[in-house]
Amino acid sequence: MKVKKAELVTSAPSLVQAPNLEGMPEVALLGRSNVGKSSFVNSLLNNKKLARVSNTPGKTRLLNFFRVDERWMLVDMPGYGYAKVSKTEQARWGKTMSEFLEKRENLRLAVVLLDIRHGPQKIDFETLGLLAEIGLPRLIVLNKADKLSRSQQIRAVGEAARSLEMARTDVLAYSCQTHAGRDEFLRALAPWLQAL
Ligand SMILES: Nc1nc2c(ncn2[C@@H]2O[C@H](COP(=O)(O)OP(=O)(O)OP(=O)(O)O)[C@@H](O)[C@H]2O)c(=O)[nH]1
Ligand SMILES: [Mg+2]
Repeated sequence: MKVKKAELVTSAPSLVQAPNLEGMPEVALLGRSNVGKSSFVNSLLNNKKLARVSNTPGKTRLLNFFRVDERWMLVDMPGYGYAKVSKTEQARWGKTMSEFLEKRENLRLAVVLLDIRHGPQKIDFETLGLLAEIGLPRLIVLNKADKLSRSQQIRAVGEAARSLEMARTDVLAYSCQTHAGRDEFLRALAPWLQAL
């Protein structure tokens, strides 16, 4: 699969303001703040300026909808688990996120990003549990793979698959810096983007 054209359609605070997709399959990006979701949008869609990236966690505040090749949508979401965000705000975001994941009709797949150096944290297990409950298929991206050697990457993939009780083929190492893992990820993604 190739990506030729990508554009930001709209940004929305929650499900009710989300755009009408008219049958386009949609993929949501989830993960802790600062794990690299917005960087992943730019790397995957081959455009450095599509999504806003920051060294400071909590950069993405809205659901950002990117239309790809007039065929599917990628949704960059605010990160979870950022300690400096108040408990009230974290709870509000948790509700918004779960409502979106539960009710968004065209949603085919959730891509959960983890930092390859840390593996899944408690809050990631909670998110993955919610996805399992909803019955939404999941792919795991172990991002920032450039921080580890190739052999450490392979070990991290195996360990994450084991602790999450997922198939090894559903856990992929990725680097938004070098774009390593991009072709493999696009191959894993393709089956989820069949027309509705
Ligand atoms: N070394 C390295 N740094 C990365 C990679 N991906 C992202 N980063 C860095 O991680 C930081 C956070 O990136 P973002 O893409 O803004 O993270 P985010 O998950 O969208 O964060 P929120 O919007 O706050 O949830 C930035 O400084 C990025 O440059 C990667 O693959 N390798
Ligand atoms: Mg972001």
